[in-house]
Amino acid sequence: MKYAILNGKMIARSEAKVDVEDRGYQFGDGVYEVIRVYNGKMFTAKEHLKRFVKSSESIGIYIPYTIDQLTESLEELIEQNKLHLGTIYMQITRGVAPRNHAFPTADVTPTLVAYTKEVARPEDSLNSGVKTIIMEDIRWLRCDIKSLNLLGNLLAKQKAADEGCFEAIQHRGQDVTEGSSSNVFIVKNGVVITHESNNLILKGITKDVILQVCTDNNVQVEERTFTLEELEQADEVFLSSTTSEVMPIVEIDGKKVKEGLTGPVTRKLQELFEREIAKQCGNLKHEFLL
Ligand code: DCS
Repeated sequence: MKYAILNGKMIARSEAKVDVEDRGYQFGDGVYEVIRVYNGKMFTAKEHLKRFVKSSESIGIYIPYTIDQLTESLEELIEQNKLHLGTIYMQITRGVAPRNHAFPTADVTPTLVAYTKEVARPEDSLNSGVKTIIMEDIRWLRCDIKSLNLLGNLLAKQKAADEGCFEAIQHRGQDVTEGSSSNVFIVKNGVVITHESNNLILKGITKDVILQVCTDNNVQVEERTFTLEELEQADEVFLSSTTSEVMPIVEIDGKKVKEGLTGPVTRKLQELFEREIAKQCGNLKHEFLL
């Protein structure tokens, strides 16, 4: 993609460079967001930008723009890059300063960058579902911050990839937390169950859309911790994220979930989720569910 935004300026993507002493590069001292673009329009932009501000402020980085200003410049970026279907990646770091663990005392300008990528919808996986593994959650205790520090997540995702799987479902003791880059849901007797949004997981924007469509359509939901045993005995399991949407999980650690097919509640939620996309971004060309 041709253009990127670096500290408020639209520049050629190839010119978007940061200093080796940027604290994001050295410490992962920053936060990020990934926003989905359908039909050239951002989906749930406000929710993502609000979370961006919240994550950022929770580590004492103050974004020198309002949400409206950020929205406007991201819309400009989509237009310049002629992005139709893809994602916007944005991150802010504490900025450039001589390396020292403690925050710089001098006034340092945070480094804010945004660029786009063309990303297709994962239609095949949305239809037939994905395989997963189970793994101990070794991450820190502030998973609610969308931090650039993703080593725990990366190690989990790589283990899944090594085993030919799409995602690692993480757990702390007996409790299931979330995927390495997704939230995890189970369905039992028609009830949709997912971990409460506390410090142990990221409060997914997709998760919140799903919970809302459940409430609006009389699908019973429970936001609470569930155990590995409940995961094993679930009727249906699925995960959610900005790029994966409502993704059926059909295998866990080599064992099929039910018959290894996408369940009826998951299908229904996929349909309802597509309707939410259509409301904000217009109809999707390929109606893979029909
Ligand atoms: N949990 C974790 C740890 C995540 O990294 C993500 C998204 C989610 C849950 C789901 O959140 P959203 O529904 O808001 O996307 N991870 C982003 C990422 O790193 N790439 O794409 C999505």
